[in-house]
Amino acid sequence: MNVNDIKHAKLKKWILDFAELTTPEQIVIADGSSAQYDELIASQIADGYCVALNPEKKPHSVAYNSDPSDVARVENRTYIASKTKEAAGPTNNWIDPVALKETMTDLYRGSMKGRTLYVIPFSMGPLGSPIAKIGVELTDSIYVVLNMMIMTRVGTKVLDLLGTDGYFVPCYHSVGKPLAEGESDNGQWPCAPLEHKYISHFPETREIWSYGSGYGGNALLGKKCLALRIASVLARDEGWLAEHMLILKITSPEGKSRYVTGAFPSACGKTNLAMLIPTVPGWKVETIGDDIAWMKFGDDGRLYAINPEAGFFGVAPGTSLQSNYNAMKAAEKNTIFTNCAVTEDKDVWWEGIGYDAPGPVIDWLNNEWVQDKSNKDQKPAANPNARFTAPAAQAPSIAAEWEDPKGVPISAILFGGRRPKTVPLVHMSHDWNHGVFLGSIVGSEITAAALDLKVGTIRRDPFAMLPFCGYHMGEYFQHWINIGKAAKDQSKLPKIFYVNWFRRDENKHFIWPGFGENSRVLKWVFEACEGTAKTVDTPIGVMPSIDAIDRPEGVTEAQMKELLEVDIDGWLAEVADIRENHYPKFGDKLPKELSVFLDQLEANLKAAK
Ligand code: TSX
Ligand code: MN
Repeated sequence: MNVNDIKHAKLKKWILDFAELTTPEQIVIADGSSAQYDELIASQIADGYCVALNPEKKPHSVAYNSDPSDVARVENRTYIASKTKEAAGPTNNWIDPVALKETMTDLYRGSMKGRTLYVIPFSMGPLGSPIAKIGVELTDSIYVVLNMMIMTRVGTKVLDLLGTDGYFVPCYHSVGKPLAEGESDNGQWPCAPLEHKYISHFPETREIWSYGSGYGGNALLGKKCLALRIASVLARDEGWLAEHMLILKITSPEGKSRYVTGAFPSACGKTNLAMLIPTVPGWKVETIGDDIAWMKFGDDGRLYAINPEAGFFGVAPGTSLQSNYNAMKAAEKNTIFTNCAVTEDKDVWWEGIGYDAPGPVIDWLNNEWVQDKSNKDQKPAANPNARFTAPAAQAPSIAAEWEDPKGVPISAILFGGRRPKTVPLVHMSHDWNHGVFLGSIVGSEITAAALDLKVGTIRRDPFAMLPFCGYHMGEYFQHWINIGKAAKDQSKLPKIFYVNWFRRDENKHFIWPGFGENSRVLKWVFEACEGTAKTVDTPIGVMPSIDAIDRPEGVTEAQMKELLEVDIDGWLAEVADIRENHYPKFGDKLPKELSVFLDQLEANLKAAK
């Protein structure tokens, strides 16, 4: 298919205008065919950008190494370019949209010289789902085309759906490394220096302009940029929710199923939870999605969620058959690995894969690396943010209905964070607004000394959306309250829970075994939705009675008591921290309902003391 075959006049003009600016050698449309995927993979291997893995170990899979400077999302180069700074709010980088477009237009001018411009028509969500959205990404990165083909639904079928005048979110992307006459990358990952990188969002015009990075969330624009930052704005304006949440299905021994979403800050094991294998006999957990949930009210008054993605872009280090069997199986074939180590027999390896490196490997910096377990300071072979890009359908845990265009009805929403103290294993909110309060105070302990922040303090990441909300976070809290008010029937709203798998004892040992044992908590959540859970009312919310959750092996009665106790002094310190350091950030945009909950929580705690 040729660009001249595009029947959507506005789309065609938009493509040709960008081509005129960026001056690529040619324009190619990603048609979504496996033949094109294979052709592009073969060219990437031939040109030395990636290596083909051993077909007996990882069939139809490749391993890329990025430039060492281009290994993660760049939050300090990520912008919300709304007309006013106020609209972006205190937690986003704001930049003037007019000035930014001038700067970036200059960067894009000639930026695709010597390269091909790929047109990627993609759907976030099952094609034609009433909750799905269409985007078109223009990019000069074949790596982006290949990853988008796994992570989203790409191709001419999306163009067919767009017809002659359908709506799409326009997404520009260039790696920002034009090639001079006769110049080649020589297999090196192309990108621009940090000071030229821009990951820009224009919430009023719903545009995404990305320049200078080829990596993950900076470049695969359907994911964080469209499905979270731009979608959060659309959701606010259209009355739905675009959230940084996993979606799972839980089925009881009696065969009753419920669907649960969950928002967790990074490094809490969200992907692991989405694919958990329950230890509780007779219970089943299946996966709908591991990162993003779009939720809309159905005609029956319930909230229905879709996973807008089609793949997993998961962190590889720490992923093993023990920690996440289903992710390992999903990434067994048809997978793109980025910044992992490659073994002599062309398999991938990373720290925490569950076994020692089988001999020397080529590390993510392309150097030979021999594991030395006596050297605690040895640099890792895989970058800590190394990834696998794998089709979601390949997870053995994927639920049959994961692509149902109407979505799945949500019974429960989980929030969580890494909290060594204070926050119990699980508690439930009294109602929707109290649940919004819980979402607004989400945070994790700081484990590595980053910049100016102290180890041991709490980094707040409300709703795990701090890096992903396309507008003022205070208004976002208000939007959640508004969604609750908009419900036709309050009893049909999901129940809201706060979970914490990360309590530690005085020797810093984890006291909850986590992973598959979390199914015991999911069972209690399920029962709370049924109205059959054993509960107690506490100053912080509704909690399991001490015998409501069966103790896993190795957890003592005293530890269970600790996990399910309300630490009054700890929570009073929490209240003070929220009052002094967290809520003031949102100024007069903080919904008054939330400060009322904070006051109430404090009063409850003082009354219980
Ligand atoms: O993903 C995790 N989950 C959720 C699983 C469904 N992790 C890994 C976090 C980093 C991404 C966890 N780590 C969990 C957890 O529930 N809990 C812990 C803490 C922990 C780590 C090790 C052990 C117990 C708890 N035990 C042993 O290693 C033997
Ligand atoms: Mn995420």
